[in-house]
Amino acid sequence: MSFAIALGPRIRKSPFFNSTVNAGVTHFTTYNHMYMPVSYGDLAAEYDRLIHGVSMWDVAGERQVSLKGPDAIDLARLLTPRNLDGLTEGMGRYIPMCNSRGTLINDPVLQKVGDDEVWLSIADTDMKYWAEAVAVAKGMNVTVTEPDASPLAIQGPKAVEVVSDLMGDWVRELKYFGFKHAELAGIPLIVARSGWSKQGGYEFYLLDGKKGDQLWALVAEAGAAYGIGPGAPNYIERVESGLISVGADTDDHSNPFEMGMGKFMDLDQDVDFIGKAALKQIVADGIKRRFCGVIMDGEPLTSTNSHQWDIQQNGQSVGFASAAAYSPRLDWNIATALITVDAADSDGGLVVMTDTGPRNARPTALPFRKDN
Ligand code: THG
Repeated sequence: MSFAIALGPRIRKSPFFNSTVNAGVTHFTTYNHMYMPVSYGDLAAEYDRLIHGVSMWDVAGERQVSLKGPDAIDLARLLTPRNLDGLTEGMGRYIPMCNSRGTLINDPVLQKVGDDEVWLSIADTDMKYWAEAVAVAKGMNVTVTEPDASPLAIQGPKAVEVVSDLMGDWVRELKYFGFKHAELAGIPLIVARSGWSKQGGYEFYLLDGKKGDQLWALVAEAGAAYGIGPGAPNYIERVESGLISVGADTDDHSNPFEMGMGKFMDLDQDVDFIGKAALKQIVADGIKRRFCGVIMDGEPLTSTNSHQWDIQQNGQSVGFASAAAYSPRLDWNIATALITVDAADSDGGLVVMTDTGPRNARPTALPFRKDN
């Protein structure tokens, strides 16, 4: 197989693009129509830095959708089954979003950035159009835009040292998903305690897209004392931790209850959010599949899966594995999977149809590692 993806202006460059090229990026994916680094050529070193040190990631592809105006919060309430009561400025909340069939279509982090403004930090589906369409159809007084805001994640057990050296000790007091507006050498930022790993850390939302290379350099310089290096949302760690990637782990029928997001659903609140009736029906019928882990036999996997792998039991398809990796810490081949409840509750006898042939497997609960 030898081919390349054609480049063009439809796929956007992150404000950190030049810096990531200079840092030696070797592989990009696209996310919200933007190049997003996935590797710098040494996955083992990138994993090690995230688990034991500190790593910096261009995740500008996690675009923001701003809802601004008198009806901003009411629009947000229509977009998610999560209860948004008690949200104050400076707080964030994880808000799974569904369509009218109760299918999970995105799972942003919501931030209340002002009196009449919230931002949704979205996964890889076009939520700006969805949110605006709902606002227009309901005649709401709210403007939906994509602001100039680009997250740079600083993740790993030493992230707190790097970020407090740069910003001050106040960052240690931030609660999970809490954030503050700040400035670093004249660069406007939001500093949030968040990030798509279970190793702890922060996200700097760059609020001036012309200053990406300047911000990258400042973080790299402050992190040098702690051995910082470039990285990306880490495939192995995210499988170990059971973090969900909408689109990779889900299909056109996945609902939040089978994805383990029941604790974020409030179906009894007095809001007619999108998908309410369908989700109530799903609860009444009981879930048919469950997002879980599988442990596979055989030699350590040497590459990740380029598509969802079919999983069989007694010769029947019972679902799919969505993200597979060899975990150095567990010394297991592991994968996230969406399979029938019966298969997820069984003691084994699963067969994962990998790219390099079938492998015997057994189900287990997520996360694979409870102590991070
Ligand atoms: N940061 C920002 N934007 C994002 C992501 C991010 N947009 C895309 C994607 N990630 C959105 N999806 C997630 C999924 C999981 C989490 C955050 C964003 C997450 N989950 C924790 C967990 O599952 O344990 C905590 C959830 C909770 O308890 O509320 O952190 O990473 N800016």
